[in-house]
Amino acid sequence: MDPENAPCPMGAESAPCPMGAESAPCPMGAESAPWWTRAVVYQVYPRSFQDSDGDGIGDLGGILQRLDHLADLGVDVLWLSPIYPSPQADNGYDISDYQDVDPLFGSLAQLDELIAALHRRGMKLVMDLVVNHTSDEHPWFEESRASRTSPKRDWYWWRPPRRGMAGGDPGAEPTNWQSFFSGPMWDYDEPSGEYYLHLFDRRQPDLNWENPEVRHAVYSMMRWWLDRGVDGFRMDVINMISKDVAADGHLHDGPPLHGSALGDGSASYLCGPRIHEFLQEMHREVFAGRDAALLTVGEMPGVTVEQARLFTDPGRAEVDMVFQFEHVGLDQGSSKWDLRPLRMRDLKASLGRWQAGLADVGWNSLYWDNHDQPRAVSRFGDDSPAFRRDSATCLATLLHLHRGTPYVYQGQEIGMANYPFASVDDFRDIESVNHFGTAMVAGQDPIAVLAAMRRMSRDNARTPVQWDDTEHAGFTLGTPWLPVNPDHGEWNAAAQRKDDTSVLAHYRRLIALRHENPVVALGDFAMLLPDHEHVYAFTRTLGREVLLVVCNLSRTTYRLADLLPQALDARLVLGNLPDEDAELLRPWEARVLSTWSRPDGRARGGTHARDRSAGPRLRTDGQCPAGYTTGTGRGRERPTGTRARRTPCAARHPCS
Ligand code: TEU
Repeated sequence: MDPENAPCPMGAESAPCPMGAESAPCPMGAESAPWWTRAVVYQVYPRSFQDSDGDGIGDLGGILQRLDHLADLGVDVLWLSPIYPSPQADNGYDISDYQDVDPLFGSLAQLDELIAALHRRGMKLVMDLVVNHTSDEHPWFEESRASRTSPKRDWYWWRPPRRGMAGGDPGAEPTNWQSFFSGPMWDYDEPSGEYYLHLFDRRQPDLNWENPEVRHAVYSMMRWWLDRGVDGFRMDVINMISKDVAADGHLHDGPPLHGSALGDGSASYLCGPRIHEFLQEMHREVFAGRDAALLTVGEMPGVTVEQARLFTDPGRAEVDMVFQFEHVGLDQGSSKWDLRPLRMRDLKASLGRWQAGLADVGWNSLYWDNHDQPRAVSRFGDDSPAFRRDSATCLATLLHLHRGTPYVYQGQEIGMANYPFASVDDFRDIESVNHFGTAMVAGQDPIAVLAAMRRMSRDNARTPVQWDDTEHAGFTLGTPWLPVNPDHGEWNAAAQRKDDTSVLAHYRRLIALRHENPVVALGDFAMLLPDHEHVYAFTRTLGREVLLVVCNLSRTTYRLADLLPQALDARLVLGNLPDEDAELLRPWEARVLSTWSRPDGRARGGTHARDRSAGPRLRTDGQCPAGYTTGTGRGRERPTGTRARRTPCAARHPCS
């Protein structure tokens, strides 16, 4: 066999070790790689996805109506933000009953229908697990609050006022910790004369995971959902469940926060002393024996690469992956409202560090958007009319070609952007509303505060999904709980479904590429041009196939020869712009290029050879992997709308 012409990769479905006998041992071998390394997750925020009963709030009936959209996109997993009974103080992240569905969203029967419908389509359902805290209307808390001697008193964190102070007085809180939603993390309960802890809103009291009764009640609830057919959990602020409490129950104050009478208690509740013990116990009690089919992702604000290596090391049986927050904090100063310009080299340094840090152990999750982040196309992209489509597809290409599991947030796949909030009355999000109130008390300039909220408020992510150009974008026949973005006339799914140049079409292609090309799922990551202020470039290597990914995150045009001459010799696998001039990298252009390394690792046929005959092999279904065709020679012609340059693949059977 002439190693020169013995290219190897096979379609994702074959999964035997992609390198023939003569090549290096497999990195997280394709055959041993868990299913979720090739999966793409789609997040639904039920309030804003699709309303089916005209009350202006999305629901399970609406999700069932829109499953074709998800199947058409090609996603593998649906992550459902909370639909449990809740007073909706934090839109469901304040749960009053873990084992039912809020009538606002539908019924348990409808949820069973959704699970069955997803499974019939080969898709999975991941539920949101919110167990750092409950609602203050959960029977557990109501019983705990009832009296100091309540059998459930120790299910939550109760403490007397600070020594020498009277309950309710400013500063009498047991610790000086500032809540994520502004104000103190403690609320005084007059009848019992004690304070209870809430890292978020006062209507979200924290559970005391030091108490084994609490832990086992949670594990039993999780098993109940898995027995019902649920395929895993996204675990809300799960790295906050272990608090650093002294043997005598003392909790320590945190360092004072600038411009606040309160302090930063994060050292006492982020990745606390028993966090690994609790997650390993949870794995034993809930997932053991069924984890191969499941997906677990821990949301972990403040988690570091080193900690994530421990949390996601399969040998430690904790979680499959984590949501880290480093890259979504790079445009912020002392708080999310203290805006700073994003520097590209900081973004590369951060994402590059996570790629390298979890290369040999663990696994990354990949996201720009979710229900807590403003829309990425407005924040990291360019949502001007001229560049919105290109920057949305450029950002998507950059993210989806990294090593890890990509998460698509509802509306991201059609390029939804931030909402033009006019006044503070337009906001609904508890974090934003609380922030405005606190900022006014602190005498801040309302115009400046409103400007920051316009850019960073979570409500930007929560406007209804834009299905079509009708009055309420096809989201509801009633009055939406949050107005639809006025740009929905142009930016909606219906307009993009048949448009092969659309953001939606590009997401379809990205997801297909991950499914069909193991390099995308498992290839080693290597950053290029770390200091370039606009161009983000890297390679993914698996065996001898190398993907070179080049993304221009600016309005400046660059000559590729000046930046990455090797790109000129590579084959275009997928691009977000018309394939017109291979020499130029246009504003917001992204290209996924394929090059083959020779057994000695050097680029094939010297740097300038363009070997047409050595494309990837046919898939077992006889089709070419995404972006390839059995065409011969330099395929410039392509059916209208497709942006992938057609490259021949060799019509031979998998490598011997
Ligand atoms: O978010 C945790 C979290 O870190 C966010 O509060 C984040 O700091 C903030 O939103 C950034 O603006 C999780 C859920 O995703 C969020 O929706 C909930 O509000 C929160 O926990 C409490 O459950």
